[in-house]
Amino acid sequence: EEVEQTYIMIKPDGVQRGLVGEIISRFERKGFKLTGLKLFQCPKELAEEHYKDLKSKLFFPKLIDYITSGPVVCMAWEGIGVVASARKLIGATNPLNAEPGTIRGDLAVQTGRNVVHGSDSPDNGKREIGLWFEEGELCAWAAVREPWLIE
Ligand code: DAT
Ligand code: MG
Repeated sequence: EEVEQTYIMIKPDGVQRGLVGEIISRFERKGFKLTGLKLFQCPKELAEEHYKDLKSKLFFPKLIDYITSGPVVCMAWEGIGVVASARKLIGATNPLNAEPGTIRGDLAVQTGRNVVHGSDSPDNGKREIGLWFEEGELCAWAAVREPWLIE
């Protein structure tokens, strides 16, 4: 039961479709702690760095166009097991395979418009938060609800 950090991002379709509040509330209600939040127009170079492991894929140029097509909402979330738990809340990469109750399962239909990103490991959580946030943009704070969430 390790305290971890994950990078969650609402992609341009989520912002355009007015799903920002809906998506943030799912992580908030679960009991994770928000430690960074901003609306941001992503430059191409940053999108390419973020998705560098997919550089060889045929869909890479389309993915970069999509992520840079409008503002995204960048978030850092903290909590016990937050990396894997956030991936479960988000659901499968292809929204048609994502379970009902997940963000992609409830709110999306296509892989190329799957509304949200979540880090796939604690190491990538740290890497991606470092990539998308300046140190002064992150906030360490004590949540008063914590004793009611963690025994
Ligand atoms: P995830 O976002 O679930 O971690 P991933 O890391 O494998 O999935 O891929 C990153 C993003 O790239 C994904 O959210 C959408 C896009 N993508 C992945 N596979 C794709 C495919 N086969 N066709 C088009 N886009 C794809
Ligand atoms: Mg991924």
